[in-house]
Amino acid sequence: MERTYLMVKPDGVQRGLVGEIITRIEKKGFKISALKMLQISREMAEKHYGEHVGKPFFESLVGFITSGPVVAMVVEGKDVVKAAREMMGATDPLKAAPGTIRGTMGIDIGRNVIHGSDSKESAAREIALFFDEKELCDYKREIDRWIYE
Ligand code: DAT
Ligand code: MG
Repeated sequence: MERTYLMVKPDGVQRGLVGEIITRIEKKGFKISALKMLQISREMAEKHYGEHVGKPFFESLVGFITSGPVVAMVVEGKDVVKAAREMMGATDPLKAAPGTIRGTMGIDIGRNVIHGSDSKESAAREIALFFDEKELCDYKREIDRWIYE
């Protein structure tokens, strides 16, 4: 089954939004394969956001993402990369559709609460950056037959 990398950013942790975000993922039916809290180093942040090196917001982005603990997770399910991006909403929370995580929980683009991989290739790269293979739990859920037909 497809996997994605999702991360509650430091603002989401500080604001106590971890539970609500995980609840949305669980309610949707997606399966959490790995979950941990960590504080990202500058080195990891530069790797994670490598595609944004040189952009005007890069320094503030790295400063922000390393400013406090994040909650990192691997989430599994049908078409989960795209579906999770839709659940998150647009990058700018003021432009994100109402009802999405960013649309419901944020205002500024630099405080947009959650990260999610933008493609299957990014997902594989980001999962490998934040998790060891042995941290991923491969387990069956009885409830899956009530989620998938
Ligand atoms: P996303 O997080 O939706 O994948 P992205 O990969 O384009 O968006 O950018 C990574 C993060 O960088 C984003 O979550 C917030 C920040 N960011 C993006 N564009 C920005 C901008 N124009 N000004 C300030 N911060 C920005
Ligand atoms: Mg991105």
